[in-house]
Amino acid sequence: MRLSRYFLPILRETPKEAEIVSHRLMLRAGMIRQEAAGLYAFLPLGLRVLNKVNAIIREEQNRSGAIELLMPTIQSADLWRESGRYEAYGKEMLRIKDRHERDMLYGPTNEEMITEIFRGYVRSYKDLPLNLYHIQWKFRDEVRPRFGVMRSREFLMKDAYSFDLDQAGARHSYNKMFVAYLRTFARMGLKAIPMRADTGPIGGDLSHEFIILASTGESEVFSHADYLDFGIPGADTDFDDIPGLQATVDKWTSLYAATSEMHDEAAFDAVPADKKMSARGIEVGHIFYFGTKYSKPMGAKVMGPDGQEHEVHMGSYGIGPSRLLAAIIEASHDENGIIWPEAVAPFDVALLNLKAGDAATDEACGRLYRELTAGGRDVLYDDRDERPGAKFATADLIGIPWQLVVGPKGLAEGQVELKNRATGARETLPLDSVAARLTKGA
Ligand code: 5CA
Repeated sequence: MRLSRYFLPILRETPKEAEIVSHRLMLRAGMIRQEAAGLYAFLPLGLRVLNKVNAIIREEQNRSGAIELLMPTIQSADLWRESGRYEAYGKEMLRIKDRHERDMLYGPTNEEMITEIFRGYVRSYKDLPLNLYHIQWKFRDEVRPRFGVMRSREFLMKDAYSFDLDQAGARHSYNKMFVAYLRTFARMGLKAIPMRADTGPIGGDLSHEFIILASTGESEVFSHADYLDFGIPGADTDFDDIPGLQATVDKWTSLYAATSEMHDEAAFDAVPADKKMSARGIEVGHIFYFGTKYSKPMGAKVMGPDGQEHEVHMGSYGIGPSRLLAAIIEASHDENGIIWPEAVAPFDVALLNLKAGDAATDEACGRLYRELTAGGRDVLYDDRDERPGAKFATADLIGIPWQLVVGPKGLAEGQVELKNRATGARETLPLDSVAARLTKGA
């Protein structure tokens, strides 16, 4: 992509309304724009990152055996009357009437709808276990939408729903998601700690929030520090290995970690002083097991091997992709801007032509752009007629992992400079070797 033809509305001024660094940087880098309180448009750069985040989520959901579908954003109130949540949900739910005066709502979550789909088709234990997920917009009329996409009113959610014959099966489904979440957040460069959590309006008695530590986080959390060094389960994890997955989950729940609602001062006191972390955190995912809370009132039953009908045991599993954009920035930035982990970066390489219009630099940049693009790299080519300082500042602000700097001086000697955004390390490379250096393994 040539920057001269792209839509990247960078802000020079620091927006006054933004209280935390991720919100400031997302506005300044032209990633999002507020359209109304808690409602954001994702501009092209923001959408690129959102798509990368979603791709990682999808890969790990699919790897664990979950199956993607897509449900509508608007739901019928009657469905929610079946579970009893239509009245209970309160003011956070956006209630709408259609032209026939029917009560509708903009979905804040989808337990009822997925249960309705399930009961429409599944009759036998032989079709279980089943885990269905979608990545869809939600609306919650939050009392205090704030911090940009961190706590917005409309936000993207990956929500998965598992169905099992009994509690033991549901436990295994829960463990699959638990392990998939460990992998998902690690691939985004985040250290997420699963913490015992309150279940709120979703219900149930087994629940973990996946929390990343950040001073600007909304939750107060208490944890054993060793979790930060735990190894992440590999891509070759066998999700059908029931004891194997249970052992992984046991390990990841063996030390103390809880949000403030579940905090147990006495248990935390038993953690050695040098391992005690009491910090602020951002909830990027939340998983729940709630048994028959929805299947019972909504009549979602299957025939068991015993010839009897059983209400299915369910769990639900959420991740906030739009919130993750902000969370990743909170975890990875410096005074000059965002530092994207390579796996979610909007572009892989920023190609900076320090003398646009000069025949030699234009020629060299054109060639590098073609070679890198052919090698599978996403390149943002800064071909604008701007000062070098402005180009460096833009590249730093938007956080592209590699900056490839092409100027007339180096080029006279057949050389270009490569800067790593995260470490600041610079190396000088012969023009001919750049493509090989940056497309390795691509
Ligand atoms: N049905 C369950 C799980 S599918 C559920 O709704 N869980 S939740 O309420 O915990 O939300 C799931 C995830 O959505 C949260 O972990 C968080 O990452 C994200 N999320 C929730 N509220 C917001 C919000 N207002 N803005 C941005 N992301 C949000």
